[in-house]
Order: sequence, then C-alpha cells, then structure tokens
Amino acid sequence: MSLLLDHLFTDLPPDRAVDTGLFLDSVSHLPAFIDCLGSKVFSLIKSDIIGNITKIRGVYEKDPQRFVTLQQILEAERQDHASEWPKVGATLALMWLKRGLRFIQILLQSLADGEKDENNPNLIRVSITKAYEGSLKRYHGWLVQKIFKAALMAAPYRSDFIKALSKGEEVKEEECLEKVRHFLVNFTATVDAIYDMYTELNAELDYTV
Ligand code: EIS
Repeated sequence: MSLLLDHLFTDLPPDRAVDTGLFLDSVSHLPAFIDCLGSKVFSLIKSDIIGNITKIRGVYEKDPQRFVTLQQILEAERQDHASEWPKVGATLALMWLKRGLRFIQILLQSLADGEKDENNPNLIRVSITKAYEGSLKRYHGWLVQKIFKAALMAAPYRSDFIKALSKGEEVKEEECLEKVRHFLVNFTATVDAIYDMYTELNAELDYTV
C-alpha cells in the first residue's frame, strides 16, 4: 500500500552487522517518498540523500564480496585513505545519510507516539522540530538552519503526510500509524547499529555545514 512502509528494513543478525546490499535496497525507496511530500523545497534534501546512496553503492559495486557489511566498507576506507578518513568516500556519505535516517526515525516515532501541538493538531511541526533537534541541527550552520525553517513552513499537514505514507490512499490515521510502528522496529534497530558502529570505529565527525 505505501511506498515507504511497504519496504521494511530487514532483521539484523545477532552481531548487528548491517548487510550492505539489503541496506541499499531499503534506502533506495526514500527518494520516491520524499517526492510525495510535494514542495520543491524538498528536492534539495532528496538530491543530498540520492548523492549519499549513489556514493555508497558505487563503492559496494566495485567489490560486493569484499563489502558484504557496511562495517567492511568503513574498515577498508580507513586503511586505504588513512590521512583523510573518516571525511572521505562512503564513510562520509553514510555519516550524513544516517543523520537523515535518524531524522526520519524520530519524526515517525513522534507521530506514532501521538505527539501533537494541541493548538494545531493537523500540523506536524512539533514532530519535525523534535526530529531536527535530535539529528541534524548541531551539524548545521545558520544558513542551512534557515533552509530547515523554510522546509518546516512547507511541511505537509498531518493528514496529507499520513496520506503520503499511504501512497495517496485515504486510510484511517490509526491504521497508518500501526504500519509506522511496524516499520520502525527494524528501521530503528538498523539506524542504532550504524550509529554504534560510527562510535566504535571513532568515525563520527562534528563539523558543521
Ligand atoms: C553532506 O551534506 C553530503 O551529504 C555529503 C558531503 O558532500 C558532505 C561534505 O561535507 O556534505 O549540506 C547538506 C548536508 N546534508 C551536508 C545540506 C543539505 C540541505 C539540508 C536541508 C535541511 C533540511 C532539514 C530537513 C527538513 C525536512 C522537513 C520534512 C518534513 C516532512 C520524511 C521526510 C524526509 C526528510 C529527510 C530529511 C533528511 C535531511 C538530510 C540532510 C543531510 C544534510 O544535512 S557525500 O555527500 O559524502 O555523499 O558526497
């Protein structure tokens, strides 16, 4: 039924290693979902995400057997680009992509938890702001924070967002949120695993753009 929610992220194995091919397949559905949001403001975000995915896929496809997991990519790049790493290649692309994924995760979780601005129950700005503060804001200088503010103003109404999650079909909000909760199980586990990997490999950077 829905674009995003129909493509569940896969279960992680006990060691929480993220399979590169499966991960790339799952995230490849995000750009089409962003299209459903309507406003042109989102095209900037979409092309950034597409750029990240393309870069990771480019590295993966050079040697899929060597890069079965995302961690293998980071470790290989750490070896091959010692002086620039981690600000290089797929390591950098995934560093940013994971922040976008964290944004989406917090946003969907907030909706699933029923968080609302009681004065404007059909707006989702409370959830969007919470997601931004928990994922991207600290990496953005004033200019990009301004772009965020423009995106916030162009954000869809709750009802239209729920509709976009449901690929344009009119569904009951609670029915859609049940799907969101289901989607969030493996999605959250995957995003957490990637964050933990960046911490363990000391690959996280905190510069602002
Ligand atoms: C990175 O971009 C590149 O991604 C990376 C490399 O070039 C690196 C070099 O430093 O830069 O400058 C970009 C940054 N990316 C850094 C900013 C782009 C525009 C961001 C605008 C902020 C808007 C916040 C989101 C508001 C959304 C409202 C949503 C309302 C519903 C369900 C919606 C999905 C939205 C998903 C939002 C994800 C935002 C991701 C932004 C990432 C970012 O900050 S490399 O490229 O290594 O691949 O070459």
